[in-house]
Amino acid sequence: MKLLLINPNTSSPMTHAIAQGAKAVAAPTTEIVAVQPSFGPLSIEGHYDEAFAAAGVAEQLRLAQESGANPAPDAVVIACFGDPGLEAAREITRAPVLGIAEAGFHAASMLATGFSVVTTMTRTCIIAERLVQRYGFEHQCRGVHGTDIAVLDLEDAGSTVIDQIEQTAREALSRDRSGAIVLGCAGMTTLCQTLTERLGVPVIDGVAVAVKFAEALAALGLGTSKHGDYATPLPKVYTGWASPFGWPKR
Ligand code: 2AL
Repeated sequence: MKLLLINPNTSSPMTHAIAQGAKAVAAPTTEIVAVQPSFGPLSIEGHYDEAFAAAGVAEQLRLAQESGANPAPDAVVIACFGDPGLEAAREITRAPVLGIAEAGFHAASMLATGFSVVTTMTRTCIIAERLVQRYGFEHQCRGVHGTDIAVLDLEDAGSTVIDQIEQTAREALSRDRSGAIVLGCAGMTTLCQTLTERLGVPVIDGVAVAVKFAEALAALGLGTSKHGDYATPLPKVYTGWASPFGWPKR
């Protein structure tokens, strides 16, 4: 199967790191195609960044579906913890589309009665908290914690970011009475194994679980429903810089 892995930010090193994480867990028969938008923020750390990132996700999914030479993806993973453009993406494909926050919450709630999220900038906590509410995990998510680590600083392998994340996770496990940690950024995928060893509880990398859930759904022949509100968008002209994004007549 072909799995389209969209990094919604425009950092090539991060796209590479996320792709490596996905390939490490994917089945041998899964082809991981990792892409990033042609425009938009280098990292996503707030609502403004997210607005552009969502359009970038739509851009990349449409390109992947419309490029005549390639087969369309069998599954799609959106690898940013705000799940930008997730529902828009579901409207424009029949393949299953998974966001790493949604996948991470589901995995954590199957492994512990309560989990904590450890994320990057404190200002992004509200984004994760609203996703917790929207996806219905208020009873399982016991806290969302910022570390004030900038997303792009996660790329610096020699830094002390892992110690900071470990410390925040330890405090969260104790204060929240949680049994599992969900990593609140796709850029943390490279840290998951070490944090699991250090913390001794399930540490969930949304990228890894989203890839495995996506493989499972696609293998079962399950895709996004076109009945109801994930139906294909209405044919429409888009204007100005967004004109390439208009939906063609069916
Ligand atoms: C993210 C993420 O996963 N990628 C990015 O650029 N920003 N989310 C976050 N909370 O830091």
